[in-house]
Amino acid sequence: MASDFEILGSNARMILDSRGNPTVECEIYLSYAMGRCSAPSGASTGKAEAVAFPEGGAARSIEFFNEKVKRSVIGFNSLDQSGFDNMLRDIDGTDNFSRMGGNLATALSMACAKAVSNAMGIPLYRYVGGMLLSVPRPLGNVIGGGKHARNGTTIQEFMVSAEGSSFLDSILVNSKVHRRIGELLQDRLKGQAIGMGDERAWAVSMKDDEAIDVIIQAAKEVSTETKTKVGVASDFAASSYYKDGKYHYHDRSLTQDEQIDFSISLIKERGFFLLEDPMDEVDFDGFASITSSVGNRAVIVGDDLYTTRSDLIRKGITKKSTNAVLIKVNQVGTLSQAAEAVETTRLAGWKSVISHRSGETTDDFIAHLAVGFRADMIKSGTVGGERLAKLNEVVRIQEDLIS
Ligand code: 2PG
Ligand code: MG
Repeated sequence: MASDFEILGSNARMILDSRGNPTVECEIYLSYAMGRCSAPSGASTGKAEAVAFPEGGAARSIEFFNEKVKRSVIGFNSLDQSGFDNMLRDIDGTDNFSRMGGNLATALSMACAKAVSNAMGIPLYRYVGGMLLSVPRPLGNVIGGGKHARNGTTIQEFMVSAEGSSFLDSILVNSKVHRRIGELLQDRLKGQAIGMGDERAWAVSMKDDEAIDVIIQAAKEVSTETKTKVGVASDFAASSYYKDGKYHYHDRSLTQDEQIDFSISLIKERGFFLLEDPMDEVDFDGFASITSSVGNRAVIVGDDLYTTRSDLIRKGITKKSTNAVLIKVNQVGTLSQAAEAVETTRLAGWKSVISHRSGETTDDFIAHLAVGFRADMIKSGTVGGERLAKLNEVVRIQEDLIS
């Protein structure tokens, strides 16, 4: 007789993400439970991350699933998550999931964990984290551009993070800052159209320096109004505008040294509490210059720098490049590798931030991972259904934990 945790079947289909692009959703079936997961996609992807889809896109991933995966997973013990993930790697046969696609791997890997938690009758966050759980702080994008919006700022994301009395209180304050920025932009741009980027951050044609003034003003006003501390942060996604040795902003170009000075000034002079990817994705030393200059005063996060890979995080630890890591499961393709990345980060005494992608689905697995992994922060926008699917799930989880 099959054990309750033996995999009896699986399924993969194409669905659309928040940008309207095809992505993959998978199911893993056990005797009495099922797990379903869909994978998101990035626009500003790191060079070292898993390939989201093979040549031929999501359709080719589904074909690959039917040809090579569907039969192989039958009979596998779903409790052996890392064994399952290694099996996916072996079936793919490459080191970046370029044959099946990192998104198919992510959806299958997460569906396996969800099936187990459903079979056990416990929430996913508890299966992932056991007794050690914590509620993260929300970090949300409010104004930006880069690869997430045409005509926006050069810098990809300006973000806020409120320190409210509860998670709900914090996301409410973050969304108030988002609204306030919309009003401030309307006043400034006098009738000009105001757009939104992929993550529903405001996107308007303005200099980065102006956007910095706007976010600081909005955060201050909302902080005073709500009597809540609101931190201001940014994801430069600097690789996306680095070319031939310079960082090309819409209105100026900066050398490596100037980019380092600009980053440090945002922290020391403008009060930013967090910077993500301020330098090009291979510039471990440039990152280290910023981190050593700001010390404990700010969180310096590597995203494209590490792409959730433990080997690259270890390199960053040796070089003291950052003091925090962004974690995205589909950058490495499996849950167990993402868990290893979080563990590597924690052992260094660094902070971890569990993140959405710019092209999201309504799947809420990052909410569960943020709590189960005891991440310091969850980065998932401020407004928009697919962003709030995660944030509202953390609200439910917090209620669960204190009841
Ligand atoms: C990032 C992410 C999420 P993308 O750079 O941190 O904001 O963007 O999914 O496009 O890589
Ligand atoms: Mg990033």
